[in-house]
Amino acid sequence: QSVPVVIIGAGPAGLTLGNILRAASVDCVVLETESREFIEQRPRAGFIEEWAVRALQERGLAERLVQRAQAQGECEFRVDGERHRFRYAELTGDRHFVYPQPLLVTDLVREYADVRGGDIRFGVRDVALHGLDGDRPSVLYTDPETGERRRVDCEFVAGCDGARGVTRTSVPQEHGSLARYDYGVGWLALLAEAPPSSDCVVFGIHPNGFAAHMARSPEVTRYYLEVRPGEDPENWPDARVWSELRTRLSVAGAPALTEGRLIEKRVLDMHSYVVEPMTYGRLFLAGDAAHLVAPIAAKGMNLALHDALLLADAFVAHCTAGDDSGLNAYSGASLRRVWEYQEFSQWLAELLHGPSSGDAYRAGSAGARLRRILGSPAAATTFANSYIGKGVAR
Ligand code: RFL
Repeated sequence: QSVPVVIIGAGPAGLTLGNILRAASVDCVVLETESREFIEQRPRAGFIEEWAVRALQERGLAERLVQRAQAQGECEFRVDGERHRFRYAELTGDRHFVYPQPLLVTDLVREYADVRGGDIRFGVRDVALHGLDGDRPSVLYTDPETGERRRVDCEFVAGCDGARGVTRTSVPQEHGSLARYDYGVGWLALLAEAPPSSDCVVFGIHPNGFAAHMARSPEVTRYYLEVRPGEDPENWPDARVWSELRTRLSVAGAPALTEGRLIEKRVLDMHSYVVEPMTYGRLFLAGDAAHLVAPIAAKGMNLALHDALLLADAFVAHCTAGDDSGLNAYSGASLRRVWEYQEFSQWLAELLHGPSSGDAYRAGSAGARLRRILGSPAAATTFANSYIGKGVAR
C-alpha cells in the first residue's frame, strides 16, 4: 500500500491533521496503538485557547465543541487569605473553551473515520519507520488481528505519537538537539467527580505548596496539588487530598469546595522538552512528540493543534500545488510559538512555586511578579496575552 502521508498517533495532533488532509483529498493512514474506546476516554487537557477553537471551526472541526463548551475569560489567584480576580478576556477579547480532551478526540475520530471516510487502524503494534532520509519512506507495523507485519509506503511520515512514541526516537541523535527543563516539583493531578467550585480557574499560592482548580464539565473538576517529585500517590488518601486542597485554596468569601470521588490520582514530575528541529528528512514531528510543556499554563494541547494546522496546510500545498514553502518553514514557525509558551509556563511556574520553595529570595520575587500583574495595566495586558496565547511574535 502507498499513500502520501502516514500519521503515527491519534491524539489531537494526528486527528486534526488527518481531518484536514481528508478534506483536501490528500490520502493518509492513521496508525494508533490503543483502541478507539481507550482514546475516547483518556482524561487529560481541558482548556483550549480561543484562536485554536476558531481555527478548528474554520476547518469544520469544532461544531460540537462550540455548542457544548463553556467559555471562561477570568482566573483567580488566592494568596494570603485573599482572592484576586484576573479578567483576561476584558484585556484581550479572547477566552478559553472548557472542553475535555476525550470529547475533542471523540469528535475528531468520528469526523475523520465516520464522516470523512478516513483510514485509521487501532491497536497496531511495533510501529517502525524506515528510509526517512530518502524519497520513499515506509512504516511497518503488526496487525493486531492477524499478527502479520504490514507495510505502508509514503512520501511523508507525521510523528504525532505523543511523549512516549517511537517517532522522536527514530531521529538520529546527532541530527538535532533536545532541550530539557526540570521544574524540580511534582504535581498530584486529580480528577474529582464533583461539580466545579468556582466559575473560573483558581490558582492557590500557599507556603505548603501550590494548588489549582479547573472545571472540566458540570460533573467533573480537575485539581492539582504541588507535591515532592516522584512522590507516591498512595501517600495521598482522599481525606488528605481534600484537607490540603481546602487549606491551600480556601479564602474568606469563596464558596467551600464541593468534594466528590477522586477518579484520577497520579503524580506528574513537572518537566518540559523541545526537539529542534522538528523535522528529519521525510519525518515531521507534531505535538507532544516534538515538545512537552508541563501543564502549568494548560498549553500542550493548544501547541499540538497549532502544529497540526501548520503541517496540514504544508502537506496540502505540497501534494496539490507542488509548493514546499510550508514544509520548509514548518519547524521554525512551530517553534516560535513553542518557545513562547515554554517561557511563559516557566515564568508562571515560578510565580506559583516560589512561595513554597523554602527559598526567601524566590518567594519574594514571586510576590513581586504577582503584584506586578495585579497592579500594572501594562504588565496585566502582557500576562493576559500570554495566558490566552495571543500576539505570539513572528
Ligand atoms: P497525545 O494526545 O499523547 O496523542 C498521541 C497518540 O499517539 C499514540 N501512540 C502511538 N501510536 C502509534 N504508534 C506508537 N508507537 C504510539 N505511541 C503512542 C497514543 O496512544 C496517543 O493516542 O499527543 P498530541 O496529539 O501531541 O496531543 C498533546 C496533548 O495530549 C497534551 O499536550 C495535553 O494533554 C497536555 N495537557 C494540557 N494541554 C492543554 O492545552 N490544556 C490543558 O488543560 C492540559 N491539561 C495536559 C493537561 C496534560 C496532562 N498530563 C496527562 C500530562 C493535564 C494533564 C494532567
